[in-house]
Amino acid sequence: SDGTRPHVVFVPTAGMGHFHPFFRFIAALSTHDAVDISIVTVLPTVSAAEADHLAALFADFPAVRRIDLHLLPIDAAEFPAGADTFLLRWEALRRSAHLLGPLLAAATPRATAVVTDIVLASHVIPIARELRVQCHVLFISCATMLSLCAYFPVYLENFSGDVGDVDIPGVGRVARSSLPQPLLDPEHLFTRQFVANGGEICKADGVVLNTFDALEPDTLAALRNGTLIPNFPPVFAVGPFKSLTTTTTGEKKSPSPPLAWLDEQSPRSVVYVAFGNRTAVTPDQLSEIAAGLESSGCNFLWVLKTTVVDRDDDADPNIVLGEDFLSRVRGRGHVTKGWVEQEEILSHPAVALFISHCGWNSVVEAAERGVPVLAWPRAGDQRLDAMVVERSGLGVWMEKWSWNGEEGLVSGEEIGRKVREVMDDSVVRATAAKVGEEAAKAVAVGGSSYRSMQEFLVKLKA
Ligand code: BUP
Repeated sequence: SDGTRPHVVFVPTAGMGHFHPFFRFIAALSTHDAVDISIVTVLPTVSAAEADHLAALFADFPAVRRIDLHLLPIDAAEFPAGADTFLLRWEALRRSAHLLGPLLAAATPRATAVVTDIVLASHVIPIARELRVQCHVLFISCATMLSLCAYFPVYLENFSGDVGDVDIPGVGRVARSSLPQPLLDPEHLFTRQFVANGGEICKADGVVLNTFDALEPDTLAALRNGTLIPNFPPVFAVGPFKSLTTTTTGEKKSPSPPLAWLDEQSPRSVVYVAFGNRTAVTPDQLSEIAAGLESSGCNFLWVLKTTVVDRDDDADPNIVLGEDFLSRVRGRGHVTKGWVEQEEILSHPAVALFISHCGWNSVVEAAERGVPVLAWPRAGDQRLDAMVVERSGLGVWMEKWSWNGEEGLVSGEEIGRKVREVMDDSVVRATAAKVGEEAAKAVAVGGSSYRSMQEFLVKLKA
């Protein structure tokens, strides 16, 4: 060590699924008063939720510095119509990444480490190297997805023809149908980014993950012992990240309507249904979900989402689901839209089951609390996350349930039956509770995640 105090510059990208782990890790790191922290803030932000959360973070952690990066415009005409908003944002960021060099070089105090989102890894790692600054990747998904990301370039090199099932050494087989589907097309923008980042991640100084050893034991072992890629960088599994609501200093708000409603329900009686930030559900599938929740006979709290970007969401549940449905389930079903405090919901004693799209943050939030998950993944890394749900005993993965109209809707009857079955399954309840206990052990003093965090801090000072 040259004796300087580490100054860590974080480079998050876009999407709440990316922001959340960054903010939580930043909050955790900022409790160590021997570290200076800056955040590269990309302007303009994509969603209202992102803008709000950024503002709250800077308000809650006044010592955290802000480094603004103004995104260069990209020409939308260059991309297929209807391309994913977030994917385009990542591409725009990648094309503006060279602006980071001068920003990092000018940082005061001198930057000693960068922690980048995986989406920018192939650009940021070389920049950091040139500036002789450590570069770590905060990988926002599970270790299983990290193993795919690191291995996929190797897989492609040794393979010609169509992408098939991928056998990841030490991890296991990922079925073709479980891969992020753009990977089936080598020319897809997502694939090009994924392969570039996966190839470069091996040159990072470390990879930080919001997972814990007991949740993905085999995969973490394969990453760490060289089975997967020889000389892979150190992997710091430091999760579950602590929720921000427990570290912020803001005054206590009165409970939001969903929480107030949960307060009225009996313990372990409610199915919480939420498909994350980016999963808009088609009207037909919405009706089947409604029918399923109704026929399950269970209480439910359902976060309705009909658009991809929150600013566009002005749907009225009365119109979307029909007043008849809402009056039939009045009392036992609560339908809400917009942002909910998911972690507080998952912590509520009334919640017994989480029907989830399996965004990784959601999975870890459920794991931490031992809440069983009925996994209904859709896109991206979500099927790999669902594999973790199933392997770890956190819940049940409905592998046949797709979101893809071509493969047909999942019927209300089937949804209702499955919900009832999992709600009554005492084995799932017990194994999920065990995962929750392991999560608590991991972050307690001396636990695996606690020790990984210590190792990361030592590395920052090296
Ligand atoms: Br929506 C919503 N409240 O209303 P994931 C999300 N969240 O607290 P993503 C809320 O956002 P992808 C809401 O607790 C989690 O921390 C939730 O991240 C929180 O999925 C985060 O679960 C959502 O990783 O999709 O971002 O929706 O899988 O595409 O990253």
